[in-house]
Amino acid sequence: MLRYQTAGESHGPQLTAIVSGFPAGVPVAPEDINRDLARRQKGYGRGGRMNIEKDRVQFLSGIRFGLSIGSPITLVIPNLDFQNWQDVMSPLPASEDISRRVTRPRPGHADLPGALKYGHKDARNILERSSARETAARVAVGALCKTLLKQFNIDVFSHVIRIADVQAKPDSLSFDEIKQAASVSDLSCADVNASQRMKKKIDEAKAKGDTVGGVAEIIAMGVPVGLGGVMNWEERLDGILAGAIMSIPSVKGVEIGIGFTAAGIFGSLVHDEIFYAPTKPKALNGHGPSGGFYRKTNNAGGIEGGISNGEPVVIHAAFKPIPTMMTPKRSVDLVTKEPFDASKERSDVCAVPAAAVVAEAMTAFILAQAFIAKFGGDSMGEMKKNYDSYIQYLKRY
Ligand code: EPS
Repeated sequence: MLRYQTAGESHGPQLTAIVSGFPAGVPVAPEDINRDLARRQKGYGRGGRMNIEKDRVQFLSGIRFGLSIGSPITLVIPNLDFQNWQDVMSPLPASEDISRRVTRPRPGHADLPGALKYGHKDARNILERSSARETAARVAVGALCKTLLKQFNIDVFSHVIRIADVQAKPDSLSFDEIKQAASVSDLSCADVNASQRMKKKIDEAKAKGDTVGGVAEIIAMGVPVGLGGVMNWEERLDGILAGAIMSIPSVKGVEIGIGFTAAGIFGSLVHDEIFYAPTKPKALNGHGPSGGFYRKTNNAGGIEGGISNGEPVVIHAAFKPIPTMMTPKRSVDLVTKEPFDASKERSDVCAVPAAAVVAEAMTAFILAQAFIAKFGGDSMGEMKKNYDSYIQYLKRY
C-alpha cells in the first residue's frame, strides 16, 4: 500500500514527508520534484511569504543514484522563514515569550475548533500545522508519484477555471493546448481573456483588504480502465479522490465529471454512450487503455461505478476565499472572552493557482496508490510485466 505522512510547522525549520510502499527502480531526480514545488509557489495574488521561500527538495532516504530502492523515501523542504521565527518556534522548555501567544482566533481558520479540541490557549499551536504551508510537502509527494505514473504514460495536470465569479471558457482547446496555455499563465488559466478579468478581481479584493477563492480542474490522461473498485465502498476511486481533494486546506467542494450539473438535467443528457474500435481513433490519443471501448463524451469524468473507465479522469475542486484577511471579522479572544475584530497583515489574496497544483498532487498520489494496488508495487520491472500482460488481456478481450 502506497502511503505518506507529512510533518512540520509553517514557521518551523522544515517540512518532511515520508513515503512508503513506493516501488524500487523508478527514476527520480530532484528536478522532477522542484518543478512542481516552484509551480506551487507562483500565482497572481500570492503574499509576502513567497518572496522568502525558495522551495527545493532534499532526498534523505529511499533513493540511490537516481533510482528508488523500495525503502521509505524521505523528502525534506527547508523553511527559509524559520530564521525569523526561531524564538517563537523553539522546541526547548521555559523559553516562551507569553506576550507572543495567539489568542485571537480567525473566523474560517482551524484556530478556534483546533484550540478547543487540543486544549490550547495559544492558537499558534494549531495554525502552524493547519497553515497551507504543509501543502508544499504534499506537492513533493505528488511529484514523486508522477515519476511512477509517467512510466505508464499517465499525465496529471491542472488549470484554474474560475476566480470568484469570473469563469474561464477554454472549451475549444484540446487537453494538450490547455496544459500549454496554463503553464505560461501566472494564474494557471488557459483562457487569456478570462485571466485578465480574474486579475482585476484579485486586484479589487487586494485593494479592499479582502480575499477570493475559485475553482481548479484536475485532469489525468492515460489512466487505464480498472483502477478503484465497485465491490466495497472504500475501494471506489471517485470516493477516494474526493476525500483526498477535500483534505486540502480551503477546499469546500469536489465534483467528478459534470457532477452538480448532472443533478439538474435529464439522464439521457448525462450518460456517456459506449463505442468500440479495435484500434482507437487517433483523436482519442491520451485516453487510457480500455480494450477498444471508448466514449465520445466524458460527463462521468472517467469513472463509472467507482472504477476508472479509460477516459480522462476529470475533477473540479472549489476553494473558498482564504480566511486570513485584512478586512476585520468579528471574533472572541480565547483567554479574555472579549470580542474583537480579527484581521492580519501578511497573507495571500488568492491562492487558487497554488491550490490547483496541490489538488493535482493529491490526484497523482491517489492514482499511483490505485495503480500499485492493481499492478503490484515491489519493483518497476514487476509492475511493467503485470501492466503489459493486462494490456494484452484487454486487447484480446
Ligand atoms: C498561510 C499564511 C501565509 C501563507 C501560507 C499559508 O503564511 P505566513 O503566515 O507565513 O504569512 O503564505 O502559505 C505558505 C507559506 C505556503 O507555502 O503556501 C496560512 O495561514 O494558511
